[in-house]
Amino acid sequence: MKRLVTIQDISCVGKCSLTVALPIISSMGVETSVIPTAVLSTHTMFKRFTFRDLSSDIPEIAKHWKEENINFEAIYTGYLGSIEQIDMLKDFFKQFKTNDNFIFIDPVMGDNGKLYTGFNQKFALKMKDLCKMGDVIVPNLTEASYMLEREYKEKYTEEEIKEILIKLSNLGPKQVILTGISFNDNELGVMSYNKKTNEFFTYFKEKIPVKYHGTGDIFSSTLVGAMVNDNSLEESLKIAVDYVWETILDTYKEKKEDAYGVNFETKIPYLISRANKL
Ligand code: PXL
Repeated sequence: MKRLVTIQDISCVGKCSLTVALPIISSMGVETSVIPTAVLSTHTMFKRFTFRDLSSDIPEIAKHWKEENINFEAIYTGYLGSIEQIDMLKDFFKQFKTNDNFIFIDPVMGDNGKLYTGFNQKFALKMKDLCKMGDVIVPNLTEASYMLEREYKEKYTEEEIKEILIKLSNLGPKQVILTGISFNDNELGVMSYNKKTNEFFTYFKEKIPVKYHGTGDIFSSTLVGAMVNDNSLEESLKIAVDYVWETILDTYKEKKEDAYGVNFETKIPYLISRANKL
């Protein structure tokens, strides 16, 4: 069985990061090892959340895994608990990157033009540094703006998006995927850039007029799971966008926007039928 490791927080309530990565990637038939970066009572959109930083465990976990000769088809990082963790992850990448696996970085830091509580520009530049080691990076437009120190806008032209993708790929990653792309009021999707082939790819779905929390993590988890299962990047992007869209639609039928995230669970049978190579 293929195995990946995902390195992100446990938000005990609020359906994001590890509590979505584990069920989604597992349901895609990929063993999901984890390193929790922090434990929070809820994600940071709730007020008065608790926060325990687990940075100091990371080097010890890595050391033990090296002794056991454990390896991974992919290393997938998400929300990090401290700026110090970034150097630890660089070290982790050096130890666990091989010729056959890939590093997938979701530089989780913000959305809708703003950084999440706890992050600042200094963190964004450090995250940019980490992205240099990634094979695949998946920022949204807010994260891309902070990393490139570029003004965030509500609307972008296709040329501007292409320029951002190329700038990000110049950092090093072979594949850059920008999420939350929209060139008109009816569609929302992603655009990717492959540095080697110099090709762009877009995939859009009909826009559902609501925003829920945690959908970025659902997208990244599905994408990395599909890639580990040897789907092409384009096919993996379609699977991930379609699954996120299904979860949003299912949730939209039931409730308005809130912090509790989407009904990704009820759509797991859809994901399995779509994504598992049986
Ligand atoms: O979904 C991204 C995310 C992950 N983890 C924590 C968060 C957020 C977004 O707010 O607060 C703790």
